[in-house]
Amino acid sequence: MTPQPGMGVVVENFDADSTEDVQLLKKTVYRDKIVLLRGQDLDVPGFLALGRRLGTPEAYYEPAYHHPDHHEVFVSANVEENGQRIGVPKTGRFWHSDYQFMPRPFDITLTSPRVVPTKNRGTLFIDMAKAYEGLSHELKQRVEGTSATHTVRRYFKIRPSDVYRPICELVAEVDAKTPPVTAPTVYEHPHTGERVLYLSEGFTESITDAAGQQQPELLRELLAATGQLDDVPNEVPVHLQTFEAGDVLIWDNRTLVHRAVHTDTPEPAISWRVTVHDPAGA
Ligand code: 7UC
Ligand code: FE
Repeated sequence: MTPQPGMGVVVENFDADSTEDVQLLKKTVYRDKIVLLRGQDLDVPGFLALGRRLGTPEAYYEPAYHHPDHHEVFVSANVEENGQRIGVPKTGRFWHSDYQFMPRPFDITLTSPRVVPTKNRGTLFIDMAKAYEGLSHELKQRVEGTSATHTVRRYFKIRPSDVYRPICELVAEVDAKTPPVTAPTVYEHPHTGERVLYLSEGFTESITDAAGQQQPELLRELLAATGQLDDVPNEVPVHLQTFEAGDVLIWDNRTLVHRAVHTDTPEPAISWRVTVHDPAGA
């Protein structure tokens, strides 16, 4: 297990069939937040099986993302296979935590890059427990007792079947299917006990104080202080995680926010994802 500069560890000889390795992996995910398993080269069932060993997989709610043979596997791909579109291109190109807009977010995310472009590759991460710790005393006081409301509305992807539909109808449909969810802005992580600032530029639409007043300036200041606004210089370190095809990248989805880097060239990119609930958690 080799620590990486910035964040996370790299593991060279992980054995997905070893109970000891899997137990150690789970501990390491919560301790180091990011684990890169080198050269696993799993097939779809093998990748899904590894997810099952870390928790209970949940399929993404939009079927367009599903792998055709295994609906729990989410496919991000910018290419067609045999003239057929599989998965969705350019997913997660904004700061977010997976399923932050759902009542029950995922504890752990696993990704398996299959085809990796040569340029503009990787995933960016910010540790929101460290970011909370680093807030000014004043900001910590202002955030106390507030709640944050999250929605997928701004990043819901138009599907081929949505062409010629009015945007208002689509937005109403998104709100009916995935109503905004409200949660404490700072929460205690069930595994690490750390206090985590739980918000993102992509999904958090508002912060409300204990008196029920919306605090748009507080949200903006927190996004700026945690390095999530492109027009404000970063105050916290952003970690760029790179990987090769066949690696498996695993992270603590309740502590980190992430943002995918996508190529603007026509280079192909394909990755699989499995997201799990950890029953040992909350
Ligand atoms: O296509 C995407 O960027 C998917 C995004 C809206 N949701 C990913 C997730 O798990 O929350
Ligand atoms: Fe994501």
